[in-house]
Amino acid sequence: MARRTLAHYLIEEQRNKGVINADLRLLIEVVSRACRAISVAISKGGLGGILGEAGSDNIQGEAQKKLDVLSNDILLEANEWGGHLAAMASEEMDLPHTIPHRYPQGEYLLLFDPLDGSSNIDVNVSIGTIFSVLKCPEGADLTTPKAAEAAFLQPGTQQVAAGYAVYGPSTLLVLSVGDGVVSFTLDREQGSFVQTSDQLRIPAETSEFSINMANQRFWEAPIQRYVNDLQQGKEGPLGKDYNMRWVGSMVADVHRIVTRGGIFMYPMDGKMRSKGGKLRLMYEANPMAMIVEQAGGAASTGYERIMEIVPATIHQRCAVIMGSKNEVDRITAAHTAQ
Ligand code: P6P
Repeated sequence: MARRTLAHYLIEEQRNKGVINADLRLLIEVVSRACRAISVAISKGGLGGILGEAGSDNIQGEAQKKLDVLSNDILLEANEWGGHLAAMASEEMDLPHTIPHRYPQGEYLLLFDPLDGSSNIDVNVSIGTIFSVLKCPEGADLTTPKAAEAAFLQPGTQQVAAGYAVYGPSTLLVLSVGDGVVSFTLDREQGSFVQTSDQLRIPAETSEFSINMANQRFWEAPIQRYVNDLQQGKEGPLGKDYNMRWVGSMVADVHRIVTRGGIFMYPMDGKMRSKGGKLRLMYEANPMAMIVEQAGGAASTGYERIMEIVPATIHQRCAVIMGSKNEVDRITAAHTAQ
């Protein structure tokens, strides 16, 4: 396959297919350059003096790592001057970041988890950046960060683009602008992302599941039954043996599923119910759901399609079950049958 750079792919999506416009193309290119900068910072590891705690907590009440804060700052600084954005929201910021008056405002809203899986940073395990793009509603009140929050409260079906960077043995950017899912590998010598896959497709069937088994006693009955069936393997009702993978970094686990199939579950559990779940809807579940669905998979809470949830707050959480369609369908059937 003749290798295209990300810029070339985006130009073709804009010019030949009309799938995106110039501002959205600029937004995605700017985000990719920020991910490149984050990749450079991460790859320094202990040599960069940027591992460990930042000494502050985020709105989730989680201790921030220095790289969480640095990644967030890189994405803010990269995006605020370009004129393509109306505002940004991040896992690391209580309220949205509105565009300073000295810069022109654009028509898009960018949401991101700047560094997902950051508990893995200090042990050198793959982590990632997740981002989601919405259009800013006409007439939205962006006069203050608090007022701007309302503009973001759109269901995931409204996303015009979504993607993630995974900082692993290589740095990949996986992207959907609503025209399927393609992946790019960072060529560190050229400094650009080069396309290294055609359309990624998630097989409908799988023999690999991904869940944190330590939470088993907190799961609801349908997940208890389903995981028990998985563990019974060939002798059980599913009639085949399954393997398990749990990296503890959503980007790494979901990327494996986008690449070779599987079922990723962070279901509702008794421990997290009061918070609404573990994973965040707007900048983790929704962008990953767009990628998974665009690759032919499915993404559900067990009771409803993730991308149809109408958010009440930017940082709200939800249960996440996504991946190979036939397995997701099996799980949702178990939830609705109970
Ligand atoms: P647990 C990372 O902190 C994260 O938000 C996701 O990336 C990951 O899938 C999940 O939490 C891991 O949670 O409970 O297994 O540590």
